[in-house]
Amino acid sequence: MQNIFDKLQVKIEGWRNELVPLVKEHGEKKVADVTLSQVMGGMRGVTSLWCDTSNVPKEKGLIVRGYPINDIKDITPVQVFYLLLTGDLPTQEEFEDFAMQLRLRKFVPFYVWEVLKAMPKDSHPMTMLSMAILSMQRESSFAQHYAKGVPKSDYWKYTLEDALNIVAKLPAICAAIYRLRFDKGELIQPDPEMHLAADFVHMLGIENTENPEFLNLMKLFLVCHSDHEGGNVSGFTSAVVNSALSDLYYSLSAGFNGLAGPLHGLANQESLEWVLELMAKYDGAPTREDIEEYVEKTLSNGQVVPGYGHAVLRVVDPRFTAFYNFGSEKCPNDAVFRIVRELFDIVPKVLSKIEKIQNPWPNVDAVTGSLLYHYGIKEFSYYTVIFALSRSIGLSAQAVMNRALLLPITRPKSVTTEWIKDFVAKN
Ligand code: HAX
Repeated sequence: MQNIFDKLQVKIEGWRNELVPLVKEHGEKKVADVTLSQVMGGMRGVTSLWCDTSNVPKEKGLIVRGYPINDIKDITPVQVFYLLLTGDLPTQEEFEDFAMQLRLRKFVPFYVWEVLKAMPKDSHPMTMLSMAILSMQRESSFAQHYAKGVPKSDYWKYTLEDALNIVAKLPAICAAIYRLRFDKGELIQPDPEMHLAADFVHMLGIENTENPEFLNLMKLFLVCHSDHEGGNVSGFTSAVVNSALSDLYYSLSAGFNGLAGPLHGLANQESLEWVLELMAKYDGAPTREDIEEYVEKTLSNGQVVPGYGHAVLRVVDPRFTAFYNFGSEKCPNDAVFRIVRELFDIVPKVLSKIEKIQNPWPNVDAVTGSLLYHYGIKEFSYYTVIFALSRSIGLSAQAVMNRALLLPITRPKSVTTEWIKDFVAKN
């Protein structure tokens, strides 16, 4: 049996042999035309990035290393990490070795707790997470080996070291953020024997610790949010920073600062807040007409309906479906989840009537908050931290791949208004 380093050594050689000659031979072929609207429109739809860990076809949604997300939703976060890194689901032996690598690395340097405890009491949990990761940058294997002058072809090994170290430590850090930020008492130490999701649930220390359904929700959450190809804000940001050979501590922290935005990872927090406001407004039991009125009011106020729409998808997000089915099975009568179900029936009909909206369907953030709430995590501002814990897996795997395939620094070209005026005059 090969450990993860040996396995990737072989895999990477194969990937390099496959991709490098292809690009060398066909490098001048055109893959996209870029319009002025795309230049000014966040590069939406411009094919200009490579990412093999996952892809998101607009009519299908998330596909992880060739597996549609709903085909692998019941694997564990450790398995999905292995899959994202290598392209293979681990054999039992590979799983055990890989899980052990993570278990051995799970203890967090003491100074991280000092940093977190020194932060203002009202810091956003995502700010705390970003700071905690940055504070550990001094541990970076990549930065230390780069300083010694290791060959470029080996950069991936030290990026992988960093990836394993960070992903292994994040459950304890994320759980500590929950306990510190929301006054939940003493921090709970990691259990050396537990795998990632179970240990995270254990360290959160909420009432549901013993509830197997809550653990299953967490596993589903950590698997479904783990990756979403290369162009989303957190993925792209993290990869751009990493392309400057800033190590994974710098680049993950940067990616998470993007995840913290309301149009990206904060949407699950905003979506639940919006649903609870709706319920409060109509004494807990809004009628269908009340819900329609509330959606219309949100739109006429110039706000977005959180949890609906997507920059890439043009169908219901299959991750939404996974959580929707989970809720329909486990807590169909939960008051908040029932509203989420009604909204799924109503909102797409309303949004479809607005021409500019490209996708009226729900994304994953339309439902996850209601389930976390049902199982007792009532602190909305914490939700994006759980998203980040999951996304650390995909962003780390992407960084290992990018260093393995020797990608250069990312540097697109910008243009000025003068350039645009000149371009328009000539065309
Ligand atoms: N409610 C109201 N208006 C919406 C909308 C929604 N849910 N979705 C899109 N629109 C509007 C846009 O704001 C945009 O309006 P302007 O031209 O006036 O700015 C217009 O419709 C066209 O948007 P689009 O092309 O359909 O979508 P974008 O690629 O511009 O934006 C977003 C995609 C996800 C940012 C958008 O749909 C949105 O703001 N949704 C609500 C927030 C949300 O759920 N975000 C989470 C997305 C998933 C994710 O990344 N999770 O981490």
